[in-house]
Amino acid sequence: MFCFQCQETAKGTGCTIKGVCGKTENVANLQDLLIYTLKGISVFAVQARELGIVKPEINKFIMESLFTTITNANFDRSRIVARIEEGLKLRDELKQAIIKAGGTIAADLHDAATWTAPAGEFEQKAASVGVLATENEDVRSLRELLTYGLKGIAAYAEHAYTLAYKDDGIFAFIEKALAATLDNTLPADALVGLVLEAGKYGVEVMALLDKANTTTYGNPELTKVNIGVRNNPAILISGHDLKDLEELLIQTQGTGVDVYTHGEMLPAHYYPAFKKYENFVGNYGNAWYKQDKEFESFNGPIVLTTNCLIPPKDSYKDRLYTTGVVGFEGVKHIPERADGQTKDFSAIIAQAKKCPPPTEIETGEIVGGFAHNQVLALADKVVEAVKSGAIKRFFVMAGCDGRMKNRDYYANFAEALPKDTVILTAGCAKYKYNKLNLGDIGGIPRVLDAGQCNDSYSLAVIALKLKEVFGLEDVNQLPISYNIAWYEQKAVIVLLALLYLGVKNIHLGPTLPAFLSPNVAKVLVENFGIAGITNVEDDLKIFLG
Ligand code: SF4
Ligand code: SF3
Repeated sequence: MFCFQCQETAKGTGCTIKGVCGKTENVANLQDLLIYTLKGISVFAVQARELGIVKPEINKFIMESLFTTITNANFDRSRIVARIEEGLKLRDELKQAIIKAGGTIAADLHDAATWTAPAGEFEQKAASVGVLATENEDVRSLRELLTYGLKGIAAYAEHAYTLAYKDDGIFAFIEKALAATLDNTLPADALVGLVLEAGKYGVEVMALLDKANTTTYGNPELTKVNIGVRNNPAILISGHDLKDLEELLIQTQGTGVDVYTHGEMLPAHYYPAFKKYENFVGNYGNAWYKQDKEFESFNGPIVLTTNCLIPPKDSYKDRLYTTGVVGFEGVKHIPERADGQTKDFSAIIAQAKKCPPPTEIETGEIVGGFAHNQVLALADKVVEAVKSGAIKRFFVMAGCDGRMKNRDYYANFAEALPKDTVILTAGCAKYKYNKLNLGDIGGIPRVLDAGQCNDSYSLAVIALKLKEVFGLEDVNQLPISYNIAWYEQKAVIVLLALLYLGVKNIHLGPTLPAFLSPNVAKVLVENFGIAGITNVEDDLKIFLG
């Protein structure tokens, strides 16, 4: 195996024996083969589109499969194998549709578009199609950067899709870009172009998801979220899927079972639509990597709707459920919605009733809900505070949290920031500083949480609005600095989206991606001023100039 798609990759270079995330060698290889299969399907999808053939089942399959391979989503070998089998089938159906429409199948198609094998030979095939199959390190770097951006796009597209929002332009781009990663004649410049174009679609997909979420559940609003517990049996829901949460809340009404959020589900509390559920108690715990302790002390069943799942401990494995693209061998899975129906959470609810209430690990509350609508509602106050000098600078500290010790930097950085600065956050990165009680500036909290990682879109909307209000030419003239923490591939698309919007001088940590070759990193440094982090003291000097 060779995987270097996340920030915690072994030795900062690549996982080669087993993933630091717990992904086994055969699952890693099979995920590579699934991506390879998607690239082959995409070759035909691009040709089919030229003939006016667009197959919704192909779009959906590619989207879900990309999401399946995101870090900490699916560790279940059999699910990946089944996807590859389905992919080969869909690829051939698409090829037949092209022939039927009068298209000619090229004689020199890439192996990705022609290979086939029984499931028993997948692992053997997988060994030759991974990341290292691209020998030139710069081309490899660009292809992987693009692919990881596409995984992020696919994840957000899937959430929007679940709420019946889709955009065919996004699917067409995913297919075009996947097919391009097979093209050995494509110059590096063209690949760089596709990486930047991915940023454009990153903005579009986050805007689409924002529309899906806010139209369905209302605009997030200033909310205090309880972090303590009540004395009822309860279910913990994690991941990013709001539709799963909604259906769980509906199905738990009147059962005596409470519902708590974990990790990236925390921002669900900010949406008006979920406030009517009296059993929606609060948020339990912190970011994903603490689940091994927090799932244990929660005592009740836990449902993972998306990443991040870590390999479960025996102490709670029988209380754990996956759904959607998430999977882990030996963990119960809630099947997809049958047409027009809801998911069936009855098994989880029945198990919850037999479990003791959660053990309290914290008390108090945290404040959030500062997505674009809420912040713009406070715009006058914010603009006034900037004009009067009460707020000197904003720090966008969006992205991910993670298990490595060097992420303490972000807690220390947040604490060391001068009192006249405000943190704008989104994603699970917030857990490093959302309980620090950093105070407020004239009633404006010093940590403004917009929501999940995809709600980084809100931070961009806010920045663009401030640019307009202050009559500036360029978003980089605003008193906003970017100190972003990344872990998985959704953070990659958030970064590419910010670059597309013209944001310069983003600091990215705790380490730069292993998949950036020195030359590709140089392109990002020279064109966008991307930099890493050093230590709090020196970085503060740079940021505060
Ligand atoms: Fe390693 Fe990250 Fe890949 Fe897991 S996802 S195998 S930790 S690089
Ligand atoms: Fe977190 Fe996995 Fe990235 Fe959505 S839940 S931000 S790491």
